[in-house]
Amino acid sequence: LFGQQAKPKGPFVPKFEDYQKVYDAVAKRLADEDDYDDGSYGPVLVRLAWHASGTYDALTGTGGSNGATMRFAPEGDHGANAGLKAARDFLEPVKEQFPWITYSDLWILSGVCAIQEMQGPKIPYRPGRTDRDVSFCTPDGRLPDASKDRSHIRAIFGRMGFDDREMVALSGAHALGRCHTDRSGYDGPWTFSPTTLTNDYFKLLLEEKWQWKKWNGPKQYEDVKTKSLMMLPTDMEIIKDKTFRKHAERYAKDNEVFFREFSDAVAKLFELGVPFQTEEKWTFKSSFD
Ligand code: ZEM
Repeated sequence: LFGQQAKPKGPFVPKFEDYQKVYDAVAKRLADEDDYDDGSYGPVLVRLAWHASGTYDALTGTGGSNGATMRFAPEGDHGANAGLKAARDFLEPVKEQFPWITYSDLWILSGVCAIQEMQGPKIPYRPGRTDRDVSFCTPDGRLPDASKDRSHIRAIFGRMGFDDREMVALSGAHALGRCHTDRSGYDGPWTFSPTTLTNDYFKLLLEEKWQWKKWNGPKQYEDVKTKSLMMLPTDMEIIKDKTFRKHAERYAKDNEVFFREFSDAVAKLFELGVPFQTEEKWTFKSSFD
């Protein structure tokens, strides 16, 4: 009788192997669900992780990826977050399979997974984010406005604690994905390979000729040669500003340098405002390792 009693069971404390299983599940869904956009949910997952993190304000310590407050209407409905429901919905089956992971850790883990699965650099990761209620939603206006200039870029990313070099490195994420007229109003991809992370964004910015696109939509650039690529006004600031341009040139010249500095800047972005309990960071195995 004694032997039949349930063993006292402590709370489930997930370890690296458990998070790697979540990574593997996201990677498998990315491979399976190839009917979306340019053939991958990868770019929109990266945008979800970035918009969860990019609300951070260093002065007040508010915002950032801790909380996953974009689940709630005020923040989810901010103009900048248009279209990110596709990414959140994509992750629901993974959340159901691994109910122990918080949304806030899952969104960032998925951003890491998407970058690695799209052949980008390894992004060190650690868990520790908790989900918080609607009262932690950040005010509208914390994410960058693509119609603005270098002073806006510096104000927005400076508020998060980034310097010029990191701002340019992070911008390289626009090698991925595209703009959608029904989300931001802008249209088109930045590169010819929007589901593979490379330094092509910097190469194209510097090597192609760009002109204003003639259309009824918001002001954006198109490449003169093919008219199939786009740049936002903020993207063009990256080569118009002398200091930004210096870094863009370094990244255009050397993909390894871009990968190293992109990985550092993204890892920092994804941890803004999170009160971690552990120092140790993990590197997930990619599906093709
Ligand atoms: Zn983006 N971004 N971004 N970005 N972004 C879009 C799409 C994507 C800006 C911006 O206004 C826009 C960073 C910085 C900045 C990604 C990652 C990162 C879109 C198009 C706009 C308008 C949205 C749409 O219509 O679907 C501005 C102004 C930025 C700084 C000045 C940083 C930093 C990023 C990550 C580190 C990604 C991956 C996309 C593509 C999303 C998709 O669905 O394909």
